[in-house]
Parts: sequence; structure tokens; C-alpha cells
Amino acid sequence: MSTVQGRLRIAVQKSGRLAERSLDLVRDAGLRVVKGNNELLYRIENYPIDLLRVRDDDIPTFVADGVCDLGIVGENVLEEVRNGGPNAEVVMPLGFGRCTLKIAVPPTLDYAGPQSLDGLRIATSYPKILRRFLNDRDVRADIVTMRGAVEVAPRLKLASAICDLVSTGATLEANGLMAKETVLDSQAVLIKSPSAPETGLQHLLDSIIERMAGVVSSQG
Ligand code: PRT
Ligand code: ZN
Repeated sequence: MSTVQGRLRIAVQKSGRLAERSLDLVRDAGLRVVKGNNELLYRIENYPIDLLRVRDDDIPTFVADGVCDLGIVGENVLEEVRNGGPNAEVVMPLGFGRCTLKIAVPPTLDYAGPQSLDGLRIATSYPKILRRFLNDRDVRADIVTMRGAVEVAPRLKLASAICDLVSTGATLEANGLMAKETVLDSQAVLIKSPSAPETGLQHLLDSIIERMAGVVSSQG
């Protein structure tokens, strides 16, 4: 009699700012990554684990739905896709991918606090997080959602202010914008599904989390 052994799935960003560090973490945790003939799926050769390589925006939902058991994603993305249903659980911060979601304005705008945004239009890729921030401060503003190039919105008169991720600040500076409010501090986090893994894989899942925690704490 033979039983088909299930496999754990870890969702990582396919390409982009978190991709390399995510793979490093997986490797440092002792998982030997082998590239298959499928770019979407890498296999782990020493454990029954697959890496699903996707857009970062899809990671929270895959993990929340139990399509993947673990995932590595920025807190900014996790917050933005959070909804009323079962959500992925944050296991631990990973210490990389640090950035801050900030509201920035051109110097021509007389800024004296969030109330200065009342009645204005703000461009962002994070409309839900921004709406929450504004609501909490009783600020009524229009939000225009842009997938990218948010920093050019004021120059194109698409918006009076922006809400975007900042790491070095070079992009804001190059576009003559000044950061005024911190909306969210973010870094990459390990997330875990609220659904149990396939039969027989709980122990492996726990040990992978434990090894990753060891790697992260050794990196200080
Ligand atoms: O294709 P996919 O959807 O997977 O990737 P993506 O294009 O949505 O994301 P990607 O790869 O750009 O970023 C992945 C994650 O990295 C983000 O969700 C954040 O959690 C994190 N991160 C860290 C950043 C930055 N730093 C960052 N600086 N994400 C974006 N930026 C951008 C920012 O939007 C702005 O355009 O970099 C610019 C600002 O950088 P500075 O250094 O000029 O301030
Ligand atoms: Zn994305």
C-alpha cells in the first residue's frame, strides 16, 4: 500500500524587491531550492515543499485561502488586501524590505497637518490604507488609485498630494516632493495560513518556521 505524500507550499515574490531576500531566507533555513522547468514553481529537493513564485499582491490571498501554507510579503501589501474574511496570520517580521508609506506634498502646498488635505485629491497605490488613515483623522479627501509612477501625479496635476512607499527618499526628492505624514512603517513578514496544512505536514511546517526564526534572529 502506498500513500501519496502531500507537499507544503510557500509563496514568494517572483521578481522584485523582495524576491532575492526571500529566496535567501528559504535557503538559509536549510531548504535546497531547485528550479524546475516551470518558472512559477521551484521545488525543494530535501523536503516535500514547493515554492510558488507569484506577484506579491497575490501572496496574502493565497495564504489566507490555504492555497499556500506560508508566504513572504510586505506588511504594506498585507494591510492593503486585508478584508473581512479569514486572513493570513503574521508569524514574524523578517528584517528586510523596510520602507515607510508616507504622504508627501509639493512645496507649493501650504501644509499644516492632515486637515490641510481636506477636499484635495491624493494619488496612491494603497487606497484602503490611506482611506483608513484619513478617516481616523476626519479628513475628507478624494483618492485616485495609481498602479505605479505615483510620484509624478502632482506634476501632471492628477493629484495635489501623494501617498507612496519611501525607502531612501531619492524618488521624493527627484520629484520635488516633501514627506509630511507617516501612514505605515513596513517590512517583509512571514505569514501563515489559518487553515491546517495537508495531513502529516504540520510538524514540517512548524520546523520550517522555527528554522526561519533562527535565521532571522541570527541576523539581528
Ligand atoms: O511584480 P510585483 O507586484 O510582485 O512587485 P511590485 O512592483 O508590486 O513590488 P516591488 O518589487 O517594487 O516591491 C515589493 C515590496 O518591497 C513592496 O511591497 C514593499 O514592501 C517593499 N519595498 C521596500 C518597496 C520599497 N522599499 C520602495 N522603495 N517597494 C517600493 N518602493 C518604491 C516606491 O514605491 C517608490 O517608487 O521605490 C520608490 C521609492 O524609493 P526611494 O528609495 O527613492 O525612496
Ligand atoms: Zn505588487
